[in-house]
Amino acid sequence: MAKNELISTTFYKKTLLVGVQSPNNKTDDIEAYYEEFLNLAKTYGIVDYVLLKIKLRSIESGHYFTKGKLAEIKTIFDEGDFEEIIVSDTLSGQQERNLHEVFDCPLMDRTRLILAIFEKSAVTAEGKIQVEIAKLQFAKTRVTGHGVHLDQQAGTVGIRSGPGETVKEATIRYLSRTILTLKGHLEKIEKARGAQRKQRLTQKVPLICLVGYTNAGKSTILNVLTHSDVLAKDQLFATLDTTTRQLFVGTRKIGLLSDTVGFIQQLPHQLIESFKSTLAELSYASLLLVVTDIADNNWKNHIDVVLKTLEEIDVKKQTLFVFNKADKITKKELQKRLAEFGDLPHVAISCIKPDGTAPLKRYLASWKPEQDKAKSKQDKAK
Ligand SMILES: Nc1nc2c(ncn2[C@@H]2O[C@H](COP(=O)(O)OP(=O)(O)OP(=O)(O)O)[C@@H](O)[C@H]2O)c(=O)[nH]1
Ligand SMILES: [Mg+2]
Repeated sequence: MAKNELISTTFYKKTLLVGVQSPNNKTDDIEAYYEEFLNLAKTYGIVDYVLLKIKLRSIESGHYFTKGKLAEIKTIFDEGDFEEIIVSDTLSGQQERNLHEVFDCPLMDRTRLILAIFEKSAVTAEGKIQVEIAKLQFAKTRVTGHGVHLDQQAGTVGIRSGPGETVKEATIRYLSRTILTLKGHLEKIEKARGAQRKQRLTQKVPLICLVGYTNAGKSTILNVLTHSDVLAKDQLFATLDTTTRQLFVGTRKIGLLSDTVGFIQQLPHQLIESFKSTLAELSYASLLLVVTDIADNNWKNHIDVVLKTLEEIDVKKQTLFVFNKADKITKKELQKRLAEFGDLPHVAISCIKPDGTAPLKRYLASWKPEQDKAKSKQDKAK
């Protein structure tokens, strides 16, 4: 691969991971944020790396890093013989290009890294198309510069352009057209799901959806509750596709249980947009199980991210907060964290302890969809 390509596709390169504590960073525990960044890089496939932790008091619009910090990083980069750089924060197109000039090596920011992980994790045709759309949407935001005089008139770059069109305009037009074609394919897949959904709605089967931060244990909970074998891994974004299973507690059928794609802080907007069709499933749910890894020091921030993302996709539903991985902290710490959380309906569970999911099962066994509750109130009043 040419040394000056922007993105690397091989993983055995010596990589400088630059974890940044920037003024935008809202996490309570910066070490947990660095750990999450490292997990992202490992999920992508990075094996040979050094993690550099940097505190930035301000962000420089041109190069993102202030002059002094940039010089420090450059020295470390040159002395360590690194071949690529990944920055934990989101960079603007301009900052990315300027840094690329300084380091002259493949360079990724948070958005590119997450897009690349999604691309790796996509299994189904739907997931693959959704990721492709997100990538093309992102590419549209980056169609400037890159050493090509994009504002010059096109004609020699392989993209057929209209008269007087610049390369930039032609590229954007080409990307838009490809996105439109892919959206057409996606619609066909969605139609099939819509038919299944219609059948479910006419049969009045309640849908319960597992949502939450990536790696919180959503798929594990689905597996435990429905005796399934969905991929559950200590890896970020193991699940991209929705899986739905029948949910029984004891012999009673409660409804259907769906697993969904996990969220993360600074999830690229393009991904939220293109996964909207999968996430649309949430708007048909009667109950959301918001799963949180209560042992993670950034658990509060994770809940905020999930609630904000749900708000962004306009999903407001009856919610039970499910605090998972309770086995990973002491009872005392668990009580402290639950007290900090407050009064909203919640259960604390563990998927690895025998009977560790009992509190959730008990809740579900006595749960009734809100419309049924309203109906039984009316019946009682008669
Ligand atoms: N200690 C402990 N580990 C758990 C528990 N539940 C899940 N895990 C582990 O946490 C990791 C992530 O679990 P998943 O079920 O894949 O998490 P997810 O929320 O589906 O993650 P994504 O699909 O990547 O968003 C796996 O290694 C699980 O074995 C638990 O209660 N306790
Ligand atoms: Mg999962």
